[in-house]
Amino acid sequence: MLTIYNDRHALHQGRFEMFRGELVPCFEVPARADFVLRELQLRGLGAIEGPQELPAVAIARIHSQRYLDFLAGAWQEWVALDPANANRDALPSYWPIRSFRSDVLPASFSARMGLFSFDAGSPLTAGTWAAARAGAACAITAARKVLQGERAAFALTRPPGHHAGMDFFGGYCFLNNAALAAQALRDAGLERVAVLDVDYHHGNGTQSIFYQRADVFFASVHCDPHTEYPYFLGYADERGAGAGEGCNLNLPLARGSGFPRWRTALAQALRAIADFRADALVVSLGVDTFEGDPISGFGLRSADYLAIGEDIAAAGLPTVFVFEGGYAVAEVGINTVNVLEGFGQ
Ligand code: SP5
Ligand code: ZN
Repeated sequence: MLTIYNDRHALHQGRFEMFRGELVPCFEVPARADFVLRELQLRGLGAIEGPQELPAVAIARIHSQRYLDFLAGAWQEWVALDPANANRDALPSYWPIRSFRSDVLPASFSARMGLFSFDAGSPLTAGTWAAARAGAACAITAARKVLQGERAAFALTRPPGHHAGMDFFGGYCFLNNAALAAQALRDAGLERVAVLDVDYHHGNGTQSIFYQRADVFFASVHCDPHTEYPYFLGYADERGAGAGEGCNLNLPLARGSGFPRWRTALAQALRAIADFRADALVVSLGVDTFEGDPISGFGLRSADYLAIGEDIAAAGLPTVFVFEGGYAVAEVGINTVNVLEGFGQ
């Protein structure tokens, strides 16, 4: 399978994330993508290329201009607050929740950082914007390759994307790579696109981007948000709104679920995608469903990922895979490439 690799991913390298009142070392580290790249090379799974140049407007198809302006200048603003900040990651501390205004754009950088985020676990660093922008280019390039006739392509990039919304970051995500790929497929003339999200966590950003739209179906298998991040979205009764009513399918599973239960949910998601009559598929490929994942609670084993690839291939759709979560660094490569190998050439 053709891989579009973000060779600038390591420019995003967070030091710490907030967890239970402490700053703990980041789980979302450059080694994650390095292991996937090495495994692709070891197995000789196909060509590995860089992304095409993108016009700036491509990212603005999904993200708001004021959010993109914020991201583009955030690091300079952070360092301007205090020169010592050059050696610290930027994390938000203030959020405009219910009863606050979201139409104002405060002059304060700290206030804007909260306006455009939803957790304190996603450090913004000197290279975050460059890495995320190159990653978006990878996702859109992978979509274009599929439009040009590739059966499938894999965007290997980090930071991940599926928690990022139209105008917010969080969950280690800044630009929604899967949504950008889906939009690129639509913009090239495909009428209906499905996004299948198999990351352990609900893809709240992707869901919210497409929630009111009838042209992009979103289906997700994930841990029940009653007990798992992102907590405030991903419940089974979220079925889409307005024109998008019926175009959103959440299949939350209890923490501790193993592959038999997970695979049954995948089959249900794939049936819904077939009923939607999608012209192409984007897969948010997180492998934090693995039994050894340090921040997750499902029980999938490495061999299960081959079966996942086979099940997805049976949908018979042109497919863009986009790398998302997965934090058991040594196994992330094996598990991710198992999905791609199971899918086949
Ligand atoms: C893309 C993706 O998978 N994002 C996940 C973001 C999860 N953020 C919350 C992580 C909470 C970390 N919990 C640490 C538990 C250590 N035992
Ligand atoms: Zn995840």
